[in-house]
Amino acid sequence: MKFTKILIANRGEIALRIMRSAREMGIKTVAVYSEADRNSLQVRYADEAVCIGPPPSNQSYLLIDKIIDAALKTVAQAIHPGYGFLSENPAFARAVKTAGLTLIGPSPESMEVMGSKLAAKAAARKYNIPLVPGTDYAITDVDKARLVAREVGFPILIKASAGGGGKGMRIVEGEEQFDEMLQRAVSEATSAFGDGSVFIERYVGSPRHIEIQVLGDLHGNIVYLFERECSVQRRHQKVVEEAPSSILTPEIRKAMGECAVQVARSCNYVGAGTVEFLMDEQLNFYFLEMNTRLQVEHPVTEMITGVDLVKEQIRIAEGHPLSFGQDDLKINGHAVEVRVYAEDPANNFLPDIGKLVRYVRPQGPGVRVDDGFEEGMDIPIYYDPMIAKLITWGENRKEAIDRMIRAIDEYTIVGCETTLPFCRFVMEHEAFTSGNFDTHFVSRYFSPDHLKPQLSEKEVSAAALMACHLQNQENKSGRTGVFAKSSGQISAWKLNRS
Ligand code: MV4
Repeated sequence: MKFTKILIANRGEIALRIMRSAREMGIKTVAVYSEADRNSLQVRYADEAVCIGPPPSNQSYLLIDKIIDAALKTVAQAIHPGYGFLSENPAFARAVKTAGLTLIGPSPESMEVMGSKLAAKAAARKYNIPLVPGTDYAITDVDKARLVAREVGFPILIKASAGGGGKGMRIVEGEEQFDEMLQRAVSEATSAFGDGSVFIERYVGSPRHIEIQVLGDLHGNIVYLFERECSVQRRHQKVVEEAPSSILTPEIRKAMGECAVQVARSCNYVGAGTVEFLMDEQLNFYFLEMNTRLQVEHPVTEMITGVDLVKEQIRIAEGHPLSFGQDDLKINGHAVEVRVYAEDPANNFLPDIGKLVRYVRPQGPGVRVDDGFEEGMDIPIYYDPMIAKLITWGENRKEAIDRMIRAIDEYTIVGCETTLPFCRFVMEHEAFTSGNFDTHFVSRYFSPDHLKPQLSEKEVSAAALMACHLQNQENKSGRTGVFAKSSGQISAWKLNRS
């Protein structure tokens, strides 16, 4: 089947990202939007747009019926869910199918298996995928669980099967705490997820988070598109991602890739998916979970493989077999992504939403910006405060990092605080540049006094006024000086300070 029109059930940068690939394929696009996104770029970019409700996502982007109605009304054949919102919701996947539409994504059954950590581990075990030592069943008997914990060896981790993003995890240092911690974990999981199932794993103390991109088609072909290193995160929020990882050997890369393909096979996976692994200091890797969606950080994989993952998702949903095999895929160079959030890194990363008074994107060789904003727009309070993803590519890791620092310095955002100075801190840190870091990077090394001094808004205004004054004087005297640039005085002053 060839799609002629698809609906994008998402907002912001990812909605635009998807529409761009669709347009290149000659496919018409339908945006849905909440009342808060009336003036958004996703609405302007799409061929058609349908308002689906008030700003809160549970009254708009999370409403299955509204989205399906919009697709039927505009005669779209397929729906791309992006990430977040309904992207991993099996009920949505079923409703799409029932309506006679195609979901650009995996089957509801795949989502269901991988949505449960325990079901995912059980499926992976059948394929001999390495798992962190522990249980792959829900704990029901405290005495039996204590014995398992002793066998596994402390410290152990209690995890909620329905948990995610580190929610419902508890480290238990020794046996004397075990009973109480287990009880607390179960009641926390019950109230947070409506599912009290918990299991035990040995606690890996200094892990790296490495994930493998996979693609599967409807004909049983599955390939891996190498890894992304996502260890630099803050409270389970990824901050920096890169591909490839600087610590994998070709042998480990191949072994992990083949494991990831097996995990995908274990749930008959179709579409783009990501298999997450923990890696310990001895470079042993363990399957953690599988994300059944396109991920935020997918661009770094696109940059090193040359594959447009969104186009592949669409072709797969149309029923085409993958147009390449494993041996056709090669790593070319290195890519780094930083997430630019409207958060103040000097103030405990408090959200700092506002109006983008001035917004100038970096440009030049090897720079990609995926965003959904323009100068003058307000950052809505209702959604994730991510302004943009800044991605750089280089022949090697050093060039990618040097470009990232250059791009961060070119990026001018006035109107709210952003995580850009924090990202710069990471790029310059010895532990990051040497590749010697794990998931504790931020808590171990970052404190606000490491940030380069930033100009306050008043200082920026004063600088701009002064620059105007000097330029006027120069114009009168017929000279051209340092401030006579087209990009504007504010950005010139900001650049001079970083
Ligand atoms: C672990 C672990 C150590 N040992 N499992 C956190 C979120 C969830 N996806 C899995 N997580 C972890 N599981 C064992 N057996 C440490 C983490 C973890 C982590 C993992 C990936 C990226 C960042 C993290 C930050 C803290 C803890």
